[in-house]
Amino acid sequence: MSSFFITTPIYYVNDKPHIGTSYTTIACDILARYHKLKGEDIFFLTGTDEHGQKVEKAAINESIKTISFVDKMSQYFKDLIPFLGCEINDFIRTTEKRHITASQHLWNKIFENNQIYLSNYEGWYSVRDEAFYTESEIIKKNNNFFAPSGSPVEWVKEESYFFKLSEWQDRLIEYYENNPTAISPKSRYNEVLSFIKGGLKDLSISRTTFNWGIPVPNNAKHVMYVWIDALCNYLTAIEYPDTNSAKFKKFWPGIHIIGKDILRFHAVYWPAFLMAADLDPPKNIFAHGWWTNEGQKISKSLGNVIDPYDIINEYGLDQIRYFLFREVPFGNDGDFSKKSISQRVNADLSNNYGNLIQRIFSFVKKNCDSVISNNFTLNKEDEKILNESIICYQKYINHMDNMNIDKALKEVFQFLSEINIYVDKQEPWSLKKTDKKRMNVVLSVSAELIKRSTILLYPIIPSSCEKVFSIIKIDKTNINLNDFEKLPNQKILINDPFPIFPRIEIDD
Ligand code: ME8
Repeated sequence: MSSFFITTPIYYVNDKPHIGTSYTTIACDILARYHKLKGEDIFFLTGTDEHGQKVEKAAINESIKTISFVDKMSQYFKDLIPFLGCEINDFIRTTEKRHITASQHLWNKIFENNQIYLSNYEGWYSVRDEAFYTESEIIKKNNNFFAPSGSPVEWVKEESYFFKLSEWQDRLIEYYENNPTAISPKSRYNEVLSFIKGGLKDLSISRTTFNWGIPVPNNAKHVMYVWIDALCNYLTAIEYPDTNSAKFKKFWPGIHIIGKDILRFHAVYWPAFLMAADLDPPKNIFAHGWWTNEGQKISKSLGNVIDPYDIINEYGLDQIRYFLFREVPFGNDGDFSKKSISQRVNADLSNNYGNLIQRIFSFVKKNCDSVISNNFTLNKEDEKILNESIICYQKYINHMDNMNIDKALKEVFQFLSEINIYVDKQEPWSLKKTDKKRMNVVLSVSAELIKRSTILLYPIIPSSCEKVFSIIKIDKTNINLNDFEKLPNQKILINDPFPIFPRIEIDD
């Protein structure tokens, strides 16, 4: 059985989860569910990043012991997962013992390979980004200094261990030139490659001016730089340092889904750390775009942070999942606006998909004693539309395999429009009076097409699809994308249909 290991970034616990972090988690859930439907063995990992100065400062601001603070904040992220409709396999916290063991082992391995040395760091550091910046990257405004991300920076001077990143420049270039699909989308691949070609400097990987972190082995004066600790989570969860464990062998290397803000850490530092520890780099890194809210950057200070609980309670879980992945090509930036959500939901979910379900199954209930005969004595029109479902399926698979979730959804919704046109043309309501046998064939084909579309939509809007499956009595545990073309050979006594996607009233 082939395996699929997918990870979200582990989120900082300095603040509560918001729509941005929820977006990445849902993206991973969609891809994990899709690969599960293909019959693959899935490992979907998320968790929280709990060390470093930023988190420590947030705890100090609340006057709580740091460990109590991170316990509380991490729980918010954990509790949110089922609310987002996500099914994970593991939730990792960087303060767990298993992770401390794994991180120290990784450090030792890189150290033994002579890739770490002790020196002094003097330069710019941004606590908000938990990142070091070179002089040339710094922007000066009114005598204050900022990183290119807009975060304030401070000058730090301390003893520090360094990773010999400069020695990995050629190896990284060679690796990416030989693996052009290792970073997606292509524009991000190009960005990383040109950054590496621009020259890599050794990286400071320990701090001494605070102690909320994992102690460096054999020198407890230092704590590890939060990013080396954080990135290691992907290994900890699959039982590193036991590289002979069944889990590690099955799942490494994995696929990391991240936002574009943390591409450099994942696509430059992480593969170099891994290679320096004699491990394979990740299979793929996908950096998605950035959401704004009604055209504005989402930030606490602007007071426009979108709470996932509020927005899902207002519009519905699958409505939001659908909107996030249909509205904007996965990889591009997107704008979150209430008007666009309403328009999307009404046009696609209510009018197209929902209406088709409602009219077919209500008709079956009213006119056929709730029985779909599953008579497939097909004419040319039926064959044509069934054939189109297979073309839609093939395009969908191609898009989902390449993580083009928006394109996959577009195909399915175009096909749903085709099904609606087929039903309008076949007029089962007229056939009721003239040719009941033919009417039953049209209803059988329509129900089968609804089933097929629903299977394709299942990874994206699972709870609504389960409602459709419950009407046509499909056991969700038996669904496999490989059986897509199989026609049912028995009658179905359906359950009563009910509206699945109510229309949203739009205020002018
Ligand atoms: O960076 N639009 O954690 P973090 C889209 N702990 N995605 C967004 C977003 C937005 N407006 N805001 C946040 C960290 N995200 C580190 C990661 S991994 C080893 C360590 C998402 O809490 C996006 O995935 O700052 C981004 O990369 C991530 O949240 C940053 O989360």
